Amino acid sequence: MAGASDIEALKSELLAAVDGAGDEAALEGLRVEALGKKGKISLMMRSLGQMSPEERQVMGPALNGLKDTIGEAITAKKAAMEDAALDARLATERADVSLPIRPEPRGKLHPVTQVMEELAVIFSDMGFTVAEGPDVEDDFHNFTALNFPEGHPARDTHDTFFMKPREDGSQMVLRTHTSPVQIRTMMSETPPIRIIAPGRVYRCDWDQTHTPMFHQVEGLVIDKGAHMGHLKGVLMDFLAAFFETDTVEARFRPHHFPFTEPSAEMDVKYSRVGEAVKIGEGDSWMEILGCGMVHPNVIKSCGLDPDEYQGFAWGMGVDRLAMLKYGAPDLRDYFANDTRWLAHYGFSPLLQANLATGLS
Ligand code: 2NL
Repeated sequence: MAGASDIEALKSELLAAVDGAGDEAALEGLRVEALGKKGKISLMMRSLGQMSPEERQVMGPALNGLKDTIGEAITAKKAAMEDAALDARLATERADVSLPIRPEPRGKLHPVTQVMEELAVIFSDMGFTVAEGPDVEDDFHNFTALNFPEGHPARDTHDTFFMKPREDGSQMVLRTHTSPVQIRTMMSETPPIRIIAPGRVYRCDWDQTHTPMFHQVEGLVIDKGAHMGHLKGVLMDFLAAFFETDTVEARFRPHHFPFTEPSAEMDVKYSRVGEAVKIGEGDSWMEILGCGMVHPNVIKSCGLDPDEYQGFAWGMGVDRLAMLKYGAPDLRDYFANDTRWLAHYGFSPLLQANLATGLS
């Protein structure tokens, strides 16, 4: 018959075994061996029935104590094993979040994308918003509303890409400028309006300096009392910010566009520095953009009263701006999808343009 000394011996034996268990399976084996239906402690408990009441009074609590002690030891050991397993896993999965990302980023922003970001930053700072519209336009938004009369030769100078005629005989076009975006804004919003409209435009023309798709940004201000002085101020400030210079010397030459009156081309002084140019100093003039006061017919076409509202607008080539600032000389390279060219002329997507730390 089991006595108190047997219980002590079994307790030491089982505690040592629990302590030495190598894994959770071994621990579960020990639990069955000690506390299972046919386990050592259960068997000893079964012998309580054959004991005298005095013996039972001592052995009963002792065996219950043994059962609790071993049960608790197994639970504690199991928790310790789980903690150790978690610690080991955390150690192997440790990540230093202060390290630069791996693999090293290799994608670059196209210079045209970079310039568009810079334009958005500069003009937002002046209170403009960025407007967008469809690439496929109708004749009204691309031509008629812009004061191109039906059948007027100016429509031909745009080398328009026409879509297949529709049932009703009308024909959509690939927009030849981003002006239709401004027409849409004037028709859907009430002045004052201050927007820039950057985007793709299309003309059927392909040689060393022309691609059938290129990028344009136009700007538009519509307000009571807007005048050429405001136009000049906006454009001078823009050129100084974009070319990161304090000295912009410019002249306005009279010109003609159907959609502005008066119209002008703006020239800036420049000098050559290798592939790029330095704007604001030098002794040659370069044409940089076209501009003017919005023609009263255009204001009328958009449902506004030209006696109440005036406006000015301008347009320029984004690809050309990128070329002037960043120097990639051949326009065709811009659309060749050559990753070596992009690796050289591209920009880090992690260094977004902003006025505080610099545009580029
Ligand atoms: C150029 C000239 C220009 C505009 C674009 C414009 C838009 C509206 C009304 C009036 Cl909705 N004008 N845009 C005005 C003057 C010039 O672009 O040589 N672009 C490359």
